[in-house]
Amino acid sequence: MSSGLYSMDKKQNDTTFDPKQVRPYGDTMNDGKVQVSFTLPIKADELAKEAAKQYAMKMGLEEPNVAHMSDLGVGYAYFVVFGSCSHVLDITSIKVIKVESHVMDMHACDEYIKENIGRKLVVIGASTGTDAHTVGIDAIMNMKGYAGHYGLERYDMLDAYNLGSQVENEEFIKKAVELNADVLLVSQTVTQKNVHVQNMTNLIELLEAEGLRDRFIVICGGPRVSHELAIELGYDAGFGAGSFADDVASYFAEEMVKRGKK
Ligand code: B12
Repeated sequence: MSSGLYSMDKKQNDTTFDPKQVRPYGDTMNDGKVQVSFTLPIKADELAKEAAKQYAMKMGLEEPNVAHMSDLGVGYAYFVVFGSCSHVLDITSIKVIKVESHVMDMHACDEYIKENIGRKLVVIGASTGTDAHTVGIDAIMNMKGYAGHYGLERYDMLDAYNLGSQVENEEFIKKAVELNADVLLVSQTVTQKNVHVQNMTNLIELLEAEGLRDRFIVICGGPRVSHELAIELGYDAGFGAGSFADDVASYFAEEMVKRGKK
């Protein structure tokens, strides 16, 4: 047995949580059990099963077990594989770049805006560029909300305009100026060939070219958007999967106050 494996087994038998050596949890602390799913461009048969097992081993899984294989059509097979992961992670060394704000629910946020800003904020949102996905921006903006969180259109202290999808950046900026918006919300779902990065960069460049960048709080969101990426691209904040209207509204309300904007 290699010394690496030996130290892994030692860790596996030690069921105490160590933030410097975190491993996945399956049935017991530190057993390292994970489940992965993937597709191989191979016909679903015994050869494919073995290929999936060997690929899982190359991914660093020990004792992989192909729990599920299904035929995805001619020449493709889908797998669910279980196995043990030997890698450990020191979570004490992780630095997260995240939105700093105190999340308030809709009522608290309305109250906060009323008390600290004293007027309604104008928010416009859209899925921009060629992106046709609307469900994400609707989840944030629609009156009825999403997963029990009311959308921005329902807030008393916001005038929220959802422009829909495939809105060109030029058009978006024109509308922002026309409505005298305080906050711009950009949604991006399609990330193939980094089209979201190009499109989000283009919006910031256009705002800067027109001397408008500082006039608005500019926020982006989407399943593959992180706050870190947003900052890198010149946005004020970015929100990823699982975010709600409460998160973004609390952020921009507090940011308006921080900037002394009335
Ligand atoms: C529904 C759907 C569609 C519908 C869209 C209908 C509509 N009106 O939106 C239709 C069928 C039209 C569609 C089309 C396409 N789709 Co589609 N689609 C999906 C699907 C199944 C669900 C997306 C969704 O609605 N999620 C639910 C919402 C609530 O989640 P969300 O978007 O992540 O939003 C949350 C957060 O991200 C965040 N958020 C999002 N935006 C914003 C904005 C702000 C400001 C903030 C604060 C937060 C925020 O808050 C939301 C709530 O928590 C996904 C696969 C999947 N299961 O995710 C593929 C998917 C997104 N689609 C995909 C693709 C490729 C396409 C097409 C390009 C396919 C094609 N070749 O034609 C076209 C798009 C064409 C175009 N020009 O854009 C790919 C994208 C791959 C990639 N990474 O680029 C996916 C991942 C499917 C896949 N696995 O291949 N699609």
